[in-house]
Amino acid sequence: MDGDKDADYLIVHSDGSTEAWLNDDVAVKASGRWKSIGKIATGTGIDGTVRFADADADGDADYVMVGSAGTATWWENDDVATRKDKENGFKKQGVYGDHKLDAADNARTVRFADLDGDGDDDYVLVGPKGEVEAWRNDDVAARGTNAWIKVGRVAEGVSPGKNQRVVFADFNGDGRDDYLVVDDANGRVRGWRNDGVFTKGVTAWTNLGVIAQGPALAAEGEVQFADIDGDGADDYLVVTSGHSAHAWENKGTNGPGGGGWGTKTLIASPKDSVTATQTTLFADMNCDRRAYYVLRDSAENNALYGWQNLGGFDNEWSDKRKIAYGVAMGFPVDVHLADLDGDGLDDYLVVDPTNGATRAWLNKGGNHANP
Ligand SMILES: [Ca+2]
Ligand SMILES: [Ca+2]
Ligand SMILES: [Ca+2]
Ligand SMILES: [Ca+2]
Repeated sequence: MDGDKDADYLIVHSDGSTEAWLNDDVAVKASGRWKSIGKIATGTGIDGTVRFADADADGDADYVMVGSAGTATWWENDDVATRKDKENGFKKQGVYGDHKLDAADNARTVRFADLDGDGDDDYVLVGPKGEVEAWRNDDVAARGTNAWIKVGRVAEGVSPGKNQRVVFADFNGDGRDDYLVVDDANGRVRGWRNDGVFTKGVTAWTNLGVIAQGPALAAEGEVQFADIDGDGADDYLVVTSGHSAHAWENKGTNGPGGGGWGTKTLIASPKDSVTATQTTLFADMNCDRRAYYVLRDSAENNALYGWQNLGGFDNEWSDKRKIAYGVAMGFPVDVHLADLDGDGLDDYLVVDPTNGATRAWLNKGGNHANP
């Protein structure tokens, strides 16, 4: 309730009204106690189930009413724990999502991308229309969750179609991640260049149109973007179901007289079989700007295995190394490799997909154990 990251005690009555006791260090101090703050919500008159979840990712729990028809209506937690008129501490925001209609259409997903080009990854929420809310990373690794500075709406969204998804990658190599929409049916990508959206707002996207037509291979795999040769511009990859990866080098496609995309190159093909619980991703684990080939294993607490990229597009990789042991969260999580402290090494981030809460382990050179 108060955003101090411990769980408070709530009694929710059948009419949705709620009383709360704040957790005042109950588990960690002998003097800890439950502090009653009385009634914090009067009930909504909506027939449904009350949930508390951090709907806007600002660290405190918001009041969410999931109606019997599947519609979720939410009230923002407006300092309910500290204000005098606690019964007014939840501000009605309207419909959050209608999960019975189409969960995928309403889901908001957490991404990490460097939208201001200062080297660290910022916190990005992508909504169902591709709209983007962002929080600037103002040294979160050192200062904690207070160092996410809310920027607000930075993209209105382009209403991606059913098979399309929003991806952030640096297409033109200027350090700022750009807004790309990938069509999973054919690998076609549309791009909007980030010309400084944190300072100039939603109009600072320049529409580049179709930036990749999509190769035939894209239908058999997943399109990803990663910098394979370390020149700062993200390259176009297709990872097939067998976990081999083909790449097309980004040769300054966007600049005047740019070189377009390079020819199709097989850059990785696993010698061992890959299990169904493993997924392939690319991230810079050692600060040489070239992306590692990384296997994440969800059956092994999301442990990571990595191969260092020794030769850009030449399909030369180090031996297999265990680069993260994984963490047992006890619930399904999303794992992101992103640079939280801006030191050039991608860090290990675990996101609770239900509320966007994120835990991070900084990459201090990584475990490089033999598997
Ligand atoms: Ca940044
Ligand atoms: Ca860029
Ligand atoms: Ca590159
Ligand atoms: Ca880092």
